[in-house]
Amino acid sequence: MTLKALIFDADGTLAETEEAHRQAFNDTFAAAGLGWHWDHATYLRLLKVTGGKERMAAFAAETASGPRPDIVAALHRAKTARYAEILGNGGLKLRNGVQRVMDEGRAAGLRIAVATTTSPGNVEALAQAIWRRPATEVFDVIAAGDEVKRKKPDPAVYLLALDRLALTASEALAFEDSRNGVMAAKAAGLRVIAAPSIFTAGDDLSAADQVLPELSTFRLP
Ligand code: XBP
Ligand code: MG
Repeated sequence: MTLKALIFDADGTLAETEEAHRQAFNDTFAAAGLGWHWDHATYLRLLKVTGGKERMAAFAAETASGPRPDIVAALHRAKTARYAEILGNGGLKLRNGVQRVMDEGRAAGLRIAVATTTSPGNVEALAQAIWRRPATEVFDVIAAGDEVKRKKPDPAVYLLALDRLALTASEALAFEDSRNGVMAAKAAGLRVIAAPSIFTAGDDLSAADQVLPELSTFRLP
């Protein structure tokens, strides 16, 4: 089947955004007076739970010092605002090879989509930080966050992206950085190229069709 679209994960795949997420969580916890901090090792472990709200709820369930489940939604709204602020401060760049793959895809007539666990607002913050343009001008389709009931490794967000592209899985190629992401894309029937990021360097990505250190060496089929 002819390739018609490229579907990118956002966090860790387009850019190394996870440290900004961690900082936004911690700034939010501090501002809320929770006396609570996710260090690098803790965040590495908590990343196995995809989605910020789900991550906070999982942590609340395992510790008495975590936020109560009923304040998770409000905390997450504050965290999302703080994340946009951090990205707006500048310094974010695409991972190596991403822009070239996007440009070559466009030149070959492919559509470019995003399938991510993070919110549509955070995709917008990323697009503004990188391209200074609205996300809808950069991507033909965006499937994000709570638009689906179950987050990665569930295939729902990839199936939503395919639905919006009006394509079958065999007509698209996914790009991921994490095990949860690879599992989601594979469960949706997609071919997946994986390039581990700072926070997923220890992930088992062997279910991907190809694993590369970064996309700079990737060539479109
Ligand atoms: C990334 C995530 C996200 C971010 C936080 O997963 O799990 O939850 O860490 O974003 P993936 P929100 O790259 O596999 O999509 O707080 O907006 O949920
Ligand atoms: Mg990711």
